[in-house]
Amino acid sequence: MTTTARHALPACTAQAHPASCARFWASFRRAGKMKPVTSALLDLLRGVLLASVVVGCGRSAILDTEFDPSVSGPGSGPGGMGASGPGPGGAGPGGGGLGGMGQGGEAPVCDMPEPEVCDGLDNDCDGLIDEGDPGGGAGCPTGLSGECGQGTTTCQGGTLICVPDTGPTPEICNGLDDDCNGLIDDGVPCNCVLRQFQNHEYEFCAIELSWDEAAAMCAQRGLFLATLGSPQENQFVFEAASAISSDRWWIGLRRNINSGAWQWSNGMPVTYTNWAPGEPNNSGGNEHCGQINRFYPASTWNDEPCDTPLFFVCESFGGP
Ligand code: 2F8
Ligand code: CA
Repeated sequence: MTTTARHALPACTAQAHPASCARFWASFRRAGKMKPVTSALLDLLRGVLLASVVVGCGRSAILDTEFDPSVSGPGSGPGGMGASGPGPGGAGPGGGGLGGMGQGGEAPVCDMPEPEVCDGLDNDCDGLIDEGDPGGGAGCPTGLSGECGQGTTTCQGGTLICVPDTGPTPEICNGLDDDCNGLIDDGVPCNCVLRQFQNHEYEFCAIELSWDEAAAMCAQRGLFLATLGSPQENQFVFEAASAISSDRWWIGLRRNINSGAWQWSNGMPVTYTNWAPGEPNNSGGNEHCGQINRFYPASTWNDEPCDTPLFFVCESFGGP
């Protein structure tokens, strides 16, 4: 096919016909920017006209990879095709060989450099096509569900496409549509119960995790481990949790190892506490995380080793 094309415009060599080459490039650019263009037409333009004729104008050695060496004849090869070059590069049978880097002596000519854009062309005439991902890197909607919904523009094959930032991953119980099938936490063990209190959402997750793992799972759901800031909130959380299980539940309290002060994981000041009598006692010197229901049916708090696997309560901040 390349032979035919090269015959079609054999005279388009940069050195011999700079003006015609310039006109060709200008018209090609205009054609390339007209949208929509079918992919078949683009393939045709790139695979046939570009690889044959455009390269003949000395614009791109990369496109040369689309040539069929079997029809290029003597002199064809890397940097050596050069029908118009008088040197050993020699003429291929089509007579419209590269005017580029061939030994025939023709240097690449680029008479109308423009900023590189994503169009499958070497706009800036540096011998590279769509280099630097032109137009890429911007946030975009992929049109896919769940975690695959957000993407980033990427220049591929001369077209900007929206590549998902997060590919489908196996569904886990995290309040997200990991596998992008439009369903959240479907088909996996997931035992978080949603409740509301004073404009906040709470998730009571009967899943045994360490305090850190629990905090991470709350964070995945856009939540924090619960902050109990008043007797009313404490009572709500205690009752809602105990209605599910009288086992222990992590809340958002953690001791600052350096200062020894207790802190809520969402950064709110600790203004209310409901420690059980004698607590927090840092039993064994390793109890740095706060939980409820150690002394069920009392609604009081206790400190426990943070790596103890316990149920946990998440809470929303900033409104549901
Ligand atoms: O599991 C640790 C836990 O053990 C006891 O509670 C059952 C301690 N209580 C007392 O010593 C009174 C807790 O402080 C300790 O966290
Ligand atoms: Ca304790």
